[in-house]
Amino acid sequence: MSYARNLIGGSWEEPGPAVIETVDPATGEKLGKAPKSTAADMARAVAAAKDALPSWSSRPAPRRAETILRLAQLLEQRKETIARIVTREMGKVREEALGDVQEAIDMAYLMAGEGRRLYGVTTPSELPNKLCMTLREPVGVCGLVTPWNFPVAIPSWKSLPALVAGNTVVLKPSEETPGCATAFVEALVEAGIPPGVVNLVHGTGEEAGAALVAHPDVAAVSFTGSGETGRRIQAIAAPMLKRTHLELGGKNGVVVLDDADLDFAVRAILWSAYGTSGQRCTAASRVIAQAGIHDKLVERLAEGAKRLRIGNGWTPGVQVGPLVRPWAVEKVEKYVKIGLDEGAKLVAGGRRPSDPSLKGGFFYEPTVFAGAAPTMRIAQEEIFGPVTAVIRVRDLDEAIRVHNGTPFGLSGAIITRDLASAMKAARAFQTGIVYVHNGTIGAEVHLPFGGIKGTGNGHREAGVTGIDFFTEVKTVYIDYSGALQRAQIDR
Ligand code: UN1
Repeated sequence: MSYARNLIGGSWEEPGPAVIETVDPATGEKLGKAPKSTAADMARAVAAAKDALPSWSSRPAPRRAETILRLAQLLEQRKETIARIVTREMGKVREEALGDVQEAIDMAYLMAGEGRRLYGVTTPSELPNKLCMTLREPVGVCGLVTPWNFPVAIPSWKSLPALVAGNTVVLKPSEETPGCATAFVEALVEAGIPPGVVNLVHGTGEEAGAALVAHPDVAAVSFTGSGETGRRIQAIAAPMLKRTHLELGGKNGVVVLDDADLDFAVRAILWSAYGTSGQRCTAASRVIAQAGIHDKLVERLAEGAKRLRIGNGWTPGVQVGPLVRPWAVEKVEKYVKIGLDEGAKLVAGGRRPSDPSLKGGFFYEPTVFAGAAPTMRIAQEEIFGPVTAVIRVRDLDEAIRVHNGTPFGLSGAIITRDLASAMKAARAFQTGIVYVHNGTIGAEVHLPFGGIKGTGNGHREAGVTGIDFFTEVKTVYIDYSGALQRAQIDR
């Protein structure tokens, strides 16, 4: 039996002749095969999801939520096993792989509870003997296209709110992490999700993903990934007036003011720049340091980055795992060269590690650039690797201007002891998420996640707000006066 299979209409399907092969990024060794599905496979999955819609959506939400509660319990039991697959497929270190599964468990508990809420509003009418309220209806078949960097958490962020709200789904996970998605969907099946309600179709974005987005029976598409793909999805969906949720990365900055606790700032930045080897939409790829603390901070960051232990993510004590694939390392190398050509100063990293025991893996040293100008490409473009660029600023106002001066707007952070400066930044940052006295990562599932500007198209996922994307709001007026009451006229 293959470790990655499609699930269509309740049946597991082994890969056919066309497959995608996965590799362990820590060693470069082959892991296994996943189906390289076609548009026809996708059409079968969408048809199954469409067939399953009437009975799933008419099941009361508290009953739908019972399945999600069982999923939470199963994921808890399997946390370590699934985390092992996460590290194998995409390289993140053990602690973070466990965190990835924990994020799905958290989301499952949150959505299990949401089954008994799914609140609308009730509000007075302008007329007597009349009641006004809103109800939530499912949108229909939802297409979910998910990335490899949170290969269990993000499928849960998208599928569980969709399911509790009564939708059926087709999940097209990243081709780098098909085993993680399979393990997640296996748990959903064992939790009792009925056939066709959740379908899993592996494959490439160009073939399987594009077929899902373009399918006329798919009412909504939720996507996390690159800006380029997000824009293509939006363009395909627009003429069909299809609802899209896009989560497209960031260029997140940590502002460090002169009065900050230096030791703390260094720890927070190292964690948010090099956690997951910088492969998070929320990674701190810019440090915006006030002049008085700047030199000490650069020195300490460079020291700290050099001390981080690189290696196989499952080895105890390793802090920085490999990048996902050779193309990811090449992209980082390209940006390091761009940074040097632009005149930034490399103070740590900037190369693949020389340690022979890491040969074969897709490793890159944690890298710090100093002397970056806000307009440099390394300070503007998403690198999605272990690279951060330090920019010197005079004061808080300049820090805020620099912070906001990129095309993205996902996460921003400020480290200071001064409450007024922190509050000013929290209000002024053009981001969907702000951290005070922390780095740029660490979102919790019960709060909205998402960004503004080039990061997305205005929706939020996770939290109770995440339900909004997956529901149509229906306004219901109940007039029990027995008379014809005309709004705006009969006053
Ligand atoms: C992402 O990088 O796409 O806040 C998600 C965080 C994680 C989620 C990141 N909880 O960094």
